Amino acid sequence: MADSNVLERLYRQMLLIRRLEEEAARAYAQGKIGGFLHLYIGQEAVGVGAIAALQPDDYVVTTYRDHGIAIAKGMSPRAMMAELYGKVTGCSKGLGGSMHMFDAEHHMLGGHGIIGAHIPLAAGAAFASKYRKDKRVTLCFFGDGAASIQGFHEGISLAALWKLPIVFVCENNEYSMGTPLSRTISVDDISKKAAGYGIPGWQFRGEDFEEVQAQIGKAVAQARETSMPSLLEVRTYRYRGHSMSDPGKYRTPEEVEEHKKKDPIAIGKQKLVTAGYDEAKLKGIAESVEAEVADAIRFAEESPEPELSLLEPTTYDGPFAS
Ligand SMILES: Cc1ncc(C[n+]2csc(CCOP(=O)(O)OP(=O)(O)O)c2C)c(N)n1
Ligand SMILES: [Mg+2]
Repeated sequence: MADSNVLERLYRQMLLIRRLEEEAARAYAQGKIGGFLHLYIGQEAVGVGAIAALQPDDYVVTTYRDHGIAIAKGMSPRAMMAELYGKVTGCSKGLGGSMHMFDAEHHMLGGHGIIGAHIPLAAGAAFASKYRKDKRVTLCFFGDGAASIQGFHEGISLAALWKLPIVFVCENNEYSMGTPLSRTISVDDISKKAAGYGIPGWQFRGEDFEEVQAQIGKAVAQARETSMPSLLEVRTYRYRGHSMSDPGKYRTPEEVEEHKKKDPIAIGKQKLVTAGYDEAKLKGIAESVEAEVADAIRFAEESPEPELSLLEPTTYDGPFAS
């Protein structure tokens, strides 16, 4: 087992993600956040464990279910929450919203709304690393729904052909919107598709962040040392609907409750208890998380909206022109 400082840091990260999203859901219901909001609740151990296997300047690219991954990659809760609120202090100046968590400083390359379209972009980032010999690895997350789409094939095919330093991580949460896996894909092990590209691939469960870190770590080492890409499938589950507008009628409450018995946050907490953390120490972690969440909400609420003058530079000069 990892040393207790690492366990605490990663457990705290998962709790922070969970609590930020619960508060984001509340703000959404109050009409303070608009547009889409896809929650990562239930899947936290995947993003946190996977990113713990990276170096800080490695790249991460993901889908619209991106808040947790952005926080794990180092984005500040303030920048994330302000973006959800559409405020100018947000990571994309309040112009992107929930699906566009970008953070150049932390090498977080989004946040993408079109299913599978970011997979070739991630291969492009890995191509740049190989070309520049910078020894960085790219981690590309996507859902089970993306595994049947064009961008999946293009991106993985090129990464395999050119031996790019990239790890493709399919977060299989059993549903694409309201459609179960059995109605969208003809195989029950998505990682087997790796064989079609001549790269390694394997499947594992994603509730235990240490297990995720260890599995992704093997693939990251392969990518960094031998520039061998891989396709990993992490079995996981989302507790909330696809997005805030989804009441989730396509699955039974019993099914959801069954999965909640393997809550990654509870598993993480148990690890700390085993490592000797008492109630007071756990309460201290929870309180510091609450303070950080409250600070992020206050910051987002008090921040100004983007001015109209941002329209021209962000349309014609690129989003980060002044
Ligand atoms: C090309 C494309 N087609 C359809 C959509 C609409 N859409 C948004 S999310 C989604 C389901 C994707 O499911 P999955 O890849 O399993 O990811 P999850 O939401 O489960 O994380 C669909 C079909 C889209 N965004 N892009
Ligand atoms: Mg899915």
